[in-house]
Amino acid sequence: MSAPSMTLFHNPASPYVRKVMVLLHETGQLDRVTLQHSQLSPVSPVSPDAALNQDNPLGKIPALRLADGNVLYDSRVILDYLDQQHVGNPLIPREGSARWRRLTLAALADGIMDASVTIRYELALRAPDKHWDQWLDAQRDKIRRALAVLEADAIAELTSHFDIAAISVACALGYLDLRHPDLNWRDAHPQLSAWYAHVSQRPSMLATVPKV
Ligand SMILES: N[C@@H](CCC(=O)N[C@@H](CS)C(=O)NCC(=O)O)C(=O)O
Repeated sequence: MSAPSMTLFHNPASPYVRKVMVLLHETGQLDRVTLQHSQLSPVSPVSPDAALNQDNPLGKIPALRLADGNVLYDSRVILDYLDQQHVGNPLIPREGSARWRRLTLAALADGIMDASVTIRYELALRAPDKHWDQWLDAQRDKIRRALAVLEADAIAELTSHFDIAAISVACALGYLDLRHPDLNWRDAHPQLSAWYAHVSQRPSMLATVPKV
């Protein structure tokens, strides 16, 4: 086994980091990466991490420092890079309509993460008397609409391959369970729930269950 050549800024609660970790597992590249944990746990917009800021001026994880010192961010760029670094079947289709469809499903899942993480910041970091309920509800509506589309239109596609789309949706659902169990997302989405129960048993998912 060769020494790790890349450094991943990591936190075990981040759904964006989890996507990268799942892809590393699925493509057999785990031993290429050293994990660098933030001094601050978790990293947040109001607790910047100086070391991270030097590598990613946006102060967000994941960021991936390559052997040559170049740094990649955000998670979509990192996933694309890592998917071009292994010899197995690509997890991001290289071309054609499948590429745009799978990347769009992945973007939908990222949007669920974005809304979920921003709700989390509002609730965990702002004083309760400053919470903006209308804005929180609008974020929850984004999540609900996205889940409804996945349930109605995407189950067969998610089931067909555990690729960029499926990894992203699975990590988004895992984050809902971690931070927003009150949304009870399974109630209105039985097919998505069954699919998620199945893919949650993959070694890559079991090894990356979020921790706080
Ligand atoms: N679009 C980015 C989002 C990354 C992101 O927001 N990560 C969170 C942790 S879950 C973060 O670093 N937050 C710190 C901040 O927003 O300053 C990606 O896909 O990598």
